[in-house]
Amino acid sequence: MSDDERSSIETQESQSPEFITLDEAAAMTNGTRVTFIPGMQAMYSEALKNICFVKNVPLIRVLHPPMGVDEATGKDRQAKLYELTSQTSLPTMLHDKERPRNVWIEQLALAERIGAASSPALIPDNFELRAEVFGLCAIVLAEDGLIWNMRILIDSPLGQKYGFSKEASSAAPGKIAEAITLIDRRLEAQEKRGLRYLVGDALTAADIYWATLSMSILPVPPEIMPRTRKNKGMLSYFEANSQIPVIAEALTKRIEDHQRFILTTHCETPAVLGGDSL
Ligand SMILES: N[C@@H](CCC(=O)N[C@@H](CS)C(=O)NCC(=O)O)C(=O)O
Repeated sequence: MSDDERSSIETQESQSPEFITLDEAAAMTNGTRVTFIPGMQAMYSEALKNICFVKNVPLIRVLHPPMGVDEATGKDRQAKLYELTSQTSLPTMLHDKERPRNVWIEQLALAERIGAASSPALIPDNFELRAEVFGLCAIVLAEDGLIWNMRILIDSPLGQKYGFSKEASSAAPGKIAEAITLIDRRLEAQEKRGLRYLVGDALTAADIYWATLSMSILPVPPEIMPRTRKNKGMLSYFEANSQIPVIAEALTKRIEDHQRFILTTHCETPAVLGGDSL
């Protein structure tokens, strides 16, 4: 096969990645299987994909079962997912015959363990640095963090699931801005020491999670996040978030430079989503 033929196949594969069903994934006893919605950068799935990309963990993509009832069978479409994991959010991560991992902190630990020996360590050995990494990750990913507050900006089924109330929703932009400013100050301090990363002198999980999840309040161009039929609405929502005055004010050039640097240097760009492109 010529180099041109090979690269054309690789391009096709990266544009239309294969997805298997959850039943197929559950029956497998080898490999790392992660659930996704084709064409959609569900933020935690996208972040885990980037973590696994850095760790050089090959992923088998699995269709995350949608909410609701299957019209043909009348059954809850997420019944199997619930049976396997006792929850329904995405992504769930299966590896070999191990128990499923459903929460980012466990998924990160697993990726760190099974990653290629030559890949960067995303969780520092040094405990002081580790405390900084997990502190920053929690501000982005844990309850009442960046994403949590981003979800309750509007009253929607997802907002309701994450505790939407008028009071919580009106406090959310201020909390998001506080998280952005905390990251900005840290980047500023790092910059003064000649460092480009959030913690210490090397890439950590905090950079990957922040850069990926901050796309929800600081949108990126199609060269980084392709537009698909499925993600159009989500991208407009992210755009609107970035224009909420207190958030817009907190977003500095430094934040943008770091986000773009991490995504284009360490993550797979353009992101490979599957689904139908626009
Ligand atoms: N349990 C996950 C939550 C991840 C999460 O919030 N996923 C979102 C999509 S990015 C989700 O599934 N939302 C729909 C739902 O919770 O039903 C974690 O903390 O890591």
